[in-house]
Amino acid sequence: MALPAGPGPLLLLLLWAALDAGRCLESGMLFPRESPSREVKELSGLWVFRADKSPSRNQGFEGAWYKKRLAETGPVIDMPVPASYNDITQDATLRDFIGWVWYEREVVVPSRWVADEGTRVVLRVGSAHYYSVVWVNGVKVTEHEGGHLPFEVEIGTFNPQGPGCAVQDHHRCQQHSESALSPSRSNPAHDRPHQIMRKMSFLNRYPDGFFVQNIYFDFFNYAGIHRPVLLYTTPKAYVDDITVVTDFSDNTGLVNYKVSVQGTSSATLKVTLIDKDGHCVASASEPSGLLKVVDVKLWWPYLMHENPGYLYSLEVRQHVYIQVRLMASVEGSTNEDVYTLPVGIRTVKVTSTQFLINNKPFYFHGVNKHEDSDIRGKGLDWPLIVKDFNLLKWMGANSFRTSHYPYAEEILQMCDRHGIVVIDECPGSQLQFENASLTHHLVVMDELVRRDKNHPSVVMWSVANEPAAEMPPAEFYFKTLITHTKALDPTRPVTFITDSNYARDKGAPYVDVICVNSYFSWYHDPGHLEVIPIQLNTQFENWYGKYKKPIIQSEYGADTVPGLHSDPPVMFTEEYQNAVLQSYHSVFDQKRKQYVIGELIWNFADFMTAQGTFRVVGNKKGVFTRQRQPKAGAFILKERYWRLANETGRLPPWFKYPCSF
Ligand code: GCB
Repeated sequence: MALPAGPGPLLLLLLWAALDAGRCLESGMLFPRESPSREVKELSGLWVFRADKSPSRNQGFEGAWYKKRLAETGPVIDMPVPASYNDITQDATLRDFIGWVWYEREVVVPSRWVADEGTRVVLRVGSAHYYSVVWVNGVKVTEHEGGHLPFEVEIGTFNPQGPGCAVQDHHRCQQHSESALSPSRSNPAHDRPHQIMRKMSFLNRYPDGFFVQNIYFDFFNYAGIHRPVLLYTTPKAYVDDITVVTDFSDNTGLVNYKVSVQGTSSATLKVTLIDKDGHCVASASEPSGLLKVVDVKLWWPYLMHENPGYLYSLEVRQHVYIQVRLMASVEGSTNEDVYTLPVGIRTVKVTSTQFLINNKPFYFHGVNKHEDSDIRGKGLDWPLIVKDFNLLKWMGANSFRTSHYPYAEEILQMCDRHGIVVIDECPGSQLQFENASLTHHLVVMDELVRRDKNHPSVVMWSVANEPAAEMPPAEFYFKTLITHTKALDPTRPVTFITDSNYARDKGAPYVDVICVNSYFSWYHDPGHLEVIPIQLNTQFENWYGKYKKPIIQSEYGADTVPGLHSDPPVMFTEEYQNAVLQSYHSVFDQKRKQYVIGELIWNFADFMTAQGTFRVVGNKKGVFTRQRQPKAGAFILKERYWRLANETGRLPPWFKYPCSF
């Protein structure tokens, strides 16, 4: 539906034009929330599960497993959702499984959802890794490629049998190569699990049918239904999407909004901005416009203000008057949809030496993370999420980067509320460059921006991590990708993450901020702590000298086995990790007075990787263990981050000392 342009300022109209022009996706992806007009039914819990371990991995399709109950096709097991399936059993072949796995869940649908013709029922999957096909009552309803991002489908019309409808979610965790016996098939698209290498059994080296998956990224390729699966309802005429862009002038907050509606061409709207005390501070009735907030309370990052993460609520009420013909008479009823979006009012700007939030310099002192933990793998887990936020606040971290893929929306909502600033990364670590890869990469950026555009905590997009950006196609690839991202969202800066190889700079001319990963005295000159000052200094001077853009040290660190000690320090001991951190910090302290705008430790916590000679049960560069216990490095960072926060001079006195969380 084409919405009339609102009375907003020129910048806003350009943004929406750009949004419309740049956007390939047809519908919105608002986070499902309950409201007077919407119900949500979460399908977390135990699902029925079966891995297709047939040699072709295709038995499930050939035998049409989706047409019957999964238990009737063969042996099934319980599988928790959300969770990765890999670490749930004692079966190593399931842990390392490549192929299709099938999930099934029987759902009792409230009869009013079925009886009421004015209700839409939507099935939403928060994330299923890697490729999903979904059937409802044996009817295929959707497919989606890629983990880490949600997809949804309206299923009302696929529900002819009413209550008791069976939802089968069958998802393929990894791409299965059809080019059997060919080891040369390369990654056809961005974030597709890379090569499948079928190894021949000649010379008695491999058993029959043996194949492996070659991945180039450094984290375990967990698979399964990683985030909640929901059924939710909306009226047939519904609020499909909302876009907000915020600004302020003196004491007045400015909220440019655009609402898009589906299912009617005659809706009337009521848009209300409500403060934390429940007072209406601005309202409008157009599908797009500008709300002005007197005495605005801005959204501030954690440790930059005594009241960080202030959120207003934007309530959108949409009414449609529906006429129903009943025999001889005509009756009318009102269809109302209500959706409430949390809104933080803040600005983000980048100069050649600074990152500004609300026009004040912001220094990123934070971490890189992974969605990773014992047993559940990448499955969303509230106790873990809350523990991690308590640890972030304990150590005085004001930010993190979603290395190396978008994290759950539930995590971003926590960031909005606690004022933790986010660099939001698209899946795409260690990219190779091919046309198919670029096409898919653009779609994934569309999906990412569509999902996360309204989070005040998200201050920058990261389009890739450590691409092989010295290769000839890289310049065209990055120019296209970054230009596309800026058209999708002209309000946020864009970065790509490079490593310390200066030749890999083909994306640098197009980004706003340069992010550099380096591991001096670890991968380079291992054991030689004395190289860090000169090499780090040279790194910064080279990048800034050439591009005159602010720089974030987006990764640095050292693997550390907790409890291993040595003085003088040797690699893998807690003392060595401390020494690496302190050596990097002294260079940061010189350069942050010039153009270095942040430092993000690699990594917040130890995490699982594929097995290899470089990894001892995973990557151990965490300052916390995988079970979230601090190594000595966590205390070094805590001292430093609180000191950096206190230097801003914007904290109230009671913030001067680390609080307990
Ligand atoms: C990197 C990668 C990250 C790895 C890390 C390491 O540069 O971006 O994914 O885990 O180095 O520890 O090797």
